[in-house]
Parts: sequence; C-alpha cells; structure tokens
Amino acid sequence: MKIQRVTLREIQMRLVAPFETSFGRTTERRILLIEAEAGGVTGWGECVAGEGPFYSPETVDTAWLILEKYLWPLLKGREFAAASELWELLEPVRGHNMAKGALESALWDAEAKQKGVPLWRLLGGVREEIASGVSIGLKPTFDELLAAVEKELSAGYQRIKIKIKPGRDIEPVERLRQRFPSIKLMVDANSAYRLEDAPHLRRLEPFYLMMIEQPLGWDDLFGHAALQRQLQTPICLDECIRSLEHARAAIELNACRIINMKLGRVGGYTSALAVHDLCRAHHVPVWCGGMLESGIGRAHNIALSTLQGFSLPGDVAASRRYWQQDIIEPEVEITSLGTIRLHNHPGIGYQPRQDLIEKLAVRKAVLT
Ligand code: OSB
Ligand code: MG
Repeated sequence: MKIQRVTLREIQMRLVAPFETSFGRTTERRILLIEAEAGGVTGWGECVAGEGPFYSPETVDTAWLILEKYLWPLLKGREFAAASELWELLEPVRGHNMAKGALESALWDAEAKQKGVPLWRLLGGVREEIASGVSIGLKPTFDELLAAVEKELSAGYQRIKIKIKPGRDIEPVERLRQRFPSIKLMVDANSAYRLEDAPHLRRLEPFYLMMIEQPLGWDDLFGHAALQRQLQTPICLDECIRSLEHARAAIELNACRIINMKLGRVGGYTSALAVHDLCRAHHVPVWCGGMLESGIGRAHNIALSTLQGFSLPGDVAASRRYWQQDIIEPEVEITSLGTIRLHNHPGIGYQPRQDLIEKLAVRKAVLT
C-alpha cells in the first residue's frame, strides 16, 4: 500500500448541549478529520485532541502542525504492506499520540476497505454488539443531573458515569445511589483531586461505585498507586495511560484495576492492541472511552470495542446524544438493550457524508 494523498480538514460542530468536566466546558467542537487515499480506496480518521490543552497537552492546532510538518513526511512515498506497520514508521516523532492515531486509524480503515472486510474483523474483534454506557457532564443542579440520568436509563444505556469535582461529588453520588440502588454507576474526576484528598474520596466507598476514573494528576501513576492502597473502589486510569509502557507500569504498581482505552490517547490501533493484549494477560478489564467524537471517531471506537478484552460498557453512545446531525450515514444508534450493533460493511462501516463535511470545514490542507 502507498498513500497517494492525505486531506486534513477542521470542521466545527456545536454539541446539542454543553459538556462540562472538572477541566472545563465544551459547547462547540473543533474536529480535525483525516481523509487518506491509498491503493484506490479512501480511509477516514478523526483526531480526538481538544480545543485547548486541558485534557492532555495536545490540541487541534498542535495536531494539525505535527501532521503536516512531521508525520506526513514520514509516510510520504513509503510502501507498506499493512496499517500495522505505521506505528513504527511514526516512531521518530515523540508523543503527539492523537495526531498519530488520527492518521494511523484512517489507514486501518483504508486497509479494511481494500480487503473488503469490516475494520472490526481486521482488528480481531469478537463482538457483533457492544455494550454502551454514557458519560454525563457536571450539571448546575442535582435535579438536572437526575433528569439526565433518568433520560439515559430509559433510553437503555447500561451504565452511568457522572463527572465529579471537589464540592460536587459526595452528595450527588449519595443521592443518585439512593434513587437508583442497582444501576452500574461510576464517576470520573479528570484529575481534580490530590493524594491528600484520599480521606475525602473514601467517603465514596459506601456507594459501591464500579470505579473512580482518573482522580489524581494526569501524569501521576505513583499517586494513583498510593491512593488505590487506601481505596476498595477500583481506580480506572484514563489520562495516565498513553502507551504500552504506561499500562505496564500502572499494572505493576497497582495504580489501577481497570483501564479506559482511547484510540487517540495511545496513538492508534497498533498501540491500542498492545495495551489491550497486556491488560488481557493481566486480567485487567478494559473499556472504550469517548472524546465527544463525530461519527468518524465514534465508528472507530465501536470497532475497537469489539475486542475480547473490552468487557465493561464503554462511553461510546448514540450520535444523537451529541449532534443535531452527525457526519456519517447511518448515524450511530443504540438498541433498547443499550447496545450498538456492528455493521458488516468494509472498513469503519459508516459512510462519511462528504457534502456535509465539506460544508462544515473551516480549514483544509491537501498533502501529496
Ligand atoms: O475523561 O472520559 C473523559 C470527554 C472529553 C474529554 C475527556 C473525557 C470525556 C468524556 C465524554 O467523559 C465521553 C463521551 O461521551 O464522548
Ligand atoms: Mg475520563
């Protein structure tokens, strides 16, 4: 395979409702899309970097720069037999995983299309249906949170995750638990606490949460290991796990008992598969996180979630939770049982709406 052309586009789309986490509020998304033409087919990828460097150091603008100036030159004119070879070709660039993952995942889609197989099968996925949960942002009042939870449960979602931060943690969790004693419930702090908050976080223990996601610093494996020793509730790491080496360290240190996998955060499928295999070997459950993706990133998340080790419901939900109109056809939908069924079309299994994407684009670069 050889890449003829890569087109970068930035599209802007307004979320159906603002999404608030401990690190900020998002209303309008800026999304970098990759269209890669290789061997007569076109693969699509999405960069999951945020608008600002608040979830991770990468942003839409850093990813654009790195793709154009450093990653594309490493692939330009190169022959490769499979997308699985790309991770190594991109290795000279340190970090910038979200930029790498966007490009690499587009070529996995292209390879699957070239072979005429669904991407999830090419990856070795084993599920024809994945379990879907939701991530609910911070809400101004408990009543609004309760209404959001009720709505998602009646839509069928299998697990509820709520965002927390200091001052908006113990009470909402206690009240939700009282109201819903038997749902799968978890919290995500996005690094809002410090190790000294361990006694405070222990106040969540009576509510038998499935897990507490990323309570401490985005780069703090040591702190999470110390915290996990003081908590019965499993810690799940998100921000901290950006490579196979991080996953290995986290498991060895007992810094977590569960891992949230994000394709962009670990740098694409080759890295995600390696982290997945390591977790499986250590019986560490994995689930697929979300980054408020458009349909293209969402389709990749669905494919990834079919791997054997993804044994817990993820944050991959229906298009309509995010967008008035998604950029893929059909949109992502959930069944009444809170699952997403896989398609058997070649590649990501959803068709990008080219006209709409072109209309939403505010910036474009064609790399040849
Ligand atoms: O921490 O999982 C996170 C959104 C943006 C950045 C980080 C996170 C999230 C979410 C939303 O929790 C997941 C989704 O619904 O896409
Ligand atoms: Mg998270």
